[in-house]
Amino acid sequence: MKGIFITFEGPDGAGKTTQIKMLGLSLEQLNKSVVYTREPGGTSISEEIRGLLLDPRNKEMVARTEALLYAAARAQHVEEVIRPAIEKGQIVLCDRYTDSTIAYQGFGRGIDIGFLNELNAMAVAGVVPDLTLIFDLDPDIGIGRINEKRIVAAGEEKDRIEQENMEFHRKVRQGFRDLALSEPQRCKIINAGRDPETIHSEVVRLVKEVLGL
Ligand code: T5A
Repeated sequence: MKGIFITFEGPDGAGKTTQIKMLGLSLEQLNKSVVYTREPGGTSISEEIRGLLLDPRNKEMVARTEALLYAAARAQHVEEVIRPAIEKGQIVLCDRYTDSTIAYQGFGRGIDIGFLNELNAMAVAGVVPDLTLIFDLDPDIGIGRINEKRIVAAGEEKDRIEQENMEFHRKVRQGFRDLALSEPQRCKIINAGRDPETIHSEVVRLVKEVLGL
């Protein structure tokens, strides 16, 4: 039996990780086999690439290097984790995927979207999400949440992307909104400004539809 592949997208601090955990618990209570993973990351090679991408000391990184590194991490992640899990019939919950490349490197950095679509296609080699949940949130609120999270984590520094200016984060948000409009069948937009339980109920409803439950 083929599994299901669900991706979680949205601007920084939109609450994706929180919702993935909540959804995973609900699915496990239904005796589903769930795989939790994230991008950039998910394999040891991809986690090393993540380190390079998010290290705030790598200020000289140019946009093309950034785009190629995200794609490289993705190619490895697809073959080592995502494709095998889908083939085993598992439910894969992935924190970010191809749409983040379009929103951040395309809308945010200004790299040609057509080129990024081709790069994504090469990286994923046919592994496309069955459902993409786009958590939409004003970046002022999202970055505010990140600032708070870092304070709680004893002054931990924000990563290289989180440190971008608000204009960048606004373009990223617009990118996700445009993506949701252009692929309404796959992408469902969720108002991420509400309390976690309310958002979770909507997530469960959308996921159950895809699972045919
Ligand atoms: N990127 C990634 C690219 O540029 N291109 C790409 O192709 C890819 C794949 C990854 C960075 O890389 C970029 C995007 C990112 O900038 P990351 O650390 O994985 O870095 O970043 P995020 O995925 O954005 O993770 P965050 O932790 O920053 O955000 P989340 O997961 O959306 O949010 P979450 O759940 O951790 O919540 C953040 C805080 O808000 C609270 C939580 O308790 C937490 O403190 N919170 C809420 N508060 C109020 N109401 C709610 N509903 C809340 N939900 C959570």
